Amino acid sequence: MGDSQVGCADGEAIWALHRALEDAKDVVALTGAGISAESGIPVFRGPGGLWRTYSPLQLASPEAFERDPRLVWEWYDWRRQLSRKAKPNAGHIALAQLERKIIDGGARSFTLVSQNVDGLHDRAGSRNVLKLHGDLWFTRCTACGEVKRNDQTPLPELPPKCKCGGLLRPNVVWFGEPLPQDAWTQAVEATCRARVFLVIGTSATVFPAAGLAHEARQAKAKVAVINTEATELDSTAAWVLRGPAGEILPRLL
Ligand code: BV8
Ligand code: ZN
Repeated sequence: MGDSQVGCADGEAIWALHRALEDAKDVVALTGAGISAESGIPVFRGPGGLWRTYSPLQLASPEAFERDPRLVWEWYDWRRQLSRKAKPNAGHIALAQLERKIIDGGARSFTLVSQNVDGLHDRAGSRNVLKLHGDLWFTRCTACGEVKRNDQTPLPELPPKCKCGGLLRPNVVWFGEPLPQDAWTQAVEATCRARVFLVIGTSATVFPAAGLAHEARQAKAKVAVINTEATELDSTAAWVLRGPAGEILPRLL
């Protein structure tokens, strides 16, 4: 271990990170599927990550959609229904409160960068969520390109069609697809400014999103990893808080 403080979310590490968050001018939080786990939404990797017999890697790709749009939409429709029933948990809510606390403190910034597409950060009250991998609640037409909000759960027909007759796809980023330029640029800019960079509920295995944590460290930010399991960022993090985000994040406020 480097000089990380591995606290099983012990008071000392929590207190040190709380103080750092009080002092830092610019803060970034990068979240992954783990922050929605306590809301009942399965994570991508590990035991709960399967849907029927498929792993997300087999379904979250343009090739899978090309091959079987109906199957891919069945997966997304299932996730939309799950996300609709899910409620933001204490971890989502704590991040929204931390954003307000930092921004209302004046002349400081808090940027929430999420890999999640479930919409729970928005529902928790986070005001500026950079969605690196898109949003389940929007469709994009493969013919005319129209992007539209769609809250129907379940969807009345699978795969859904555009009024132009084109096939609709979920407006999310699949493997092999580029991230939305605007969100990515803002995420990189915020990361380069960050003095504290929180990495919450992500296995840090999907790039380029996971690369932000490395960028932050290079830019001399102090990185804090909040996760129920070990990640490859732990060895170079300033703090490693082992435990559920829903329990740890409220203690940082
Ligand atoms: C791209 C959206 C290029 C859809 C997803 C190097 C550089 C660039 C690219 C690559 C590269 N190496 C490889 C690549 C290709 C690829 C990639 O990274 N592959 C991986 C598998 C190696 N990357 C891409 O394809 C990206 N595109 O690079 O394009 C390009 C450029 C120009 C032009 C053309 C192309 C696109 C990647 C985006 C893929 N889309 N999702 C959808 O959601 O359906 S990725 C998917 O994984 C989700 O977004 C998810 O968020 C993300 C990361 O997973 P995690 O969130 O970390 O979830 P995971 O289950 O892994 O981990 C959960 C963690 O939570 C665990 O650590 C667990 O311990 C913890 N946890 C659990 N419970 C709790 C908890 N923690 C706290 N509290 C709890 N209660
Ligand atoms: Zn269309």
